[in-house]
Amino acid sequence: MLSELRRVDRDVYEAVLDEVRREQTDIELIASENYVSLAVLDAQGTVMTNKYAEGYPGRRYYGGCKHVDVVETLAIDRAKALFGAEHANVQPHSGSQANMAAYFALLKPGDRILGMHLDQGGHLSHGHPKNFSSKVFDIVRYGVNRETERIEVEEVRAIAKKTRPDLIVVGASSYPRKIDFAPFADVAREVGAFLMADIAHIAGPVVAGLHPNPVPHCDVVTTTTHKTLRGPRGGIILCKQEHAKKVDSAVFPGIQGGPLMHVIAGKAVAFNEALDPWFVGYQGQILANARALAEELLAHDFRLVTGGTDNHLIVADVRSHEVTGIEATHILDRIGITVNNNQIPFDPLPPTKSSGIRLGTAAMTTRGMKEAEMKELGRVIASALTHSDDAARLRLLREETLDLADRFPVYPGVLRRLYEQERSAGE
Ligand code: DSN
Repeated sequence: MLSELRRVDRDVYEAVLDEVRREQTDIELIASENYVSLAVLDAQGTVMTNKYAEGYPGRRYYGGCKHVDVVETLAIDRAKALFGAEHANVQPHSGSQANMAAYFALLKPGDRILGMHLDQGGHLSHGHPKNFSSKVFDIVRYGVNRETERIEVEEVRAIAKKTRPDLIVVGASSYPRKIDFAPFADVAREVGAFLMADIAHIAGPVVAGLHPNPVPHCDVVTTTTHKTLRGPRGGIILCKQEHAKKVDSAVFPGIQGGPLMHVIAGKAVAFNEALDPWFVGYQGQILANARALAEELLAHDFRLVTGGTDNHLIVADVRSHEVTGIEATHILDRIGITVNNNQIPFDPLPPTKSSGIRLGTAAMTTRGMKEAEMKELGRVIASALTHSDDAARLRLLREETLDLADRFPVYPGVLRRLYEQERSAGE
């Protein structure tokens, strides 16, 4: 295992080994991360990385594509089956590139996009001033309601009627509630705009039938493949047949050259895993775990954005514990819990500090944790943030998280095999 890497490049090998250790010994609560299966890891470590395959299956600009064609066709067919989509493009290297291609497929530079504010749950590529989206397109924004902290469709409708966008983006990276896509489709129809959903975070619950599916309501749907969907890092685009040609040519040759065929192989494997009935139970557990963690945080006097969650993530306002989001992130780092600081809606603090943290349960659910462990984590988080000056207590809490991590291995046996290999190489 990794033996050739160990032999030829000790520096990279050591860093990889350290990352294996970190992933095993820490509690991963970053809502956009997950652990892929060993089969997905295998697929990405194959010779498919060697192959140039500009174009699409059966119509490439390079010879020798018959085997990568098999893999890309499998990925496309499985993605279509998972989401009930008429067309799928599995080549985007990332979620942002999927979004860029979707915009270019439907719009011209200067056209108007109505997207969600980043600081209220949206994403950089939905129109942040420093992102390509706002440099190429004319951005107008909607947010959440100040009282409910939820997206209120009537408010979006009013903004859409006033601003007349060419495309409306619905979807978020830190919004803890279900999104109903049908009323967004009504708004888009009313103002003559395309509707695009970015379901990067919620793709897993969507394919499991535990969250409304945007595909029947939208012109285009994008998602990353590595969050709740538990595939390799990357993006895909789903669309109606009428937009297929434009979407494909927006990805290639529009914004990308050769697709990453080893990653597409990983996507094909992950989609097959997501088609298995097991995946529905797994997604249900992710959501149940998020609810359990939210309940425990509420019991320890955190204020949660919208009061709770009905997806895989929670945004906790940490001002109740007299810390900023970035301070909370650093304190939790000390006890082996990984989160990210996150703005809350109408946050008085800038993104670098922020008043909140975002927590997600996909990764730890993959490791087998259930509601009881989420309660334990909620208590540990509250204790660390309440007693952050108490080094002895933080040490005890670190022991507790180490014990939890030990009981729920990421890749059972992998760390042990690597240690054995190290030992025998040193003899
Ligand atoms: N950075 C991703 C997330 O954490 O949600 C979105 O791109």
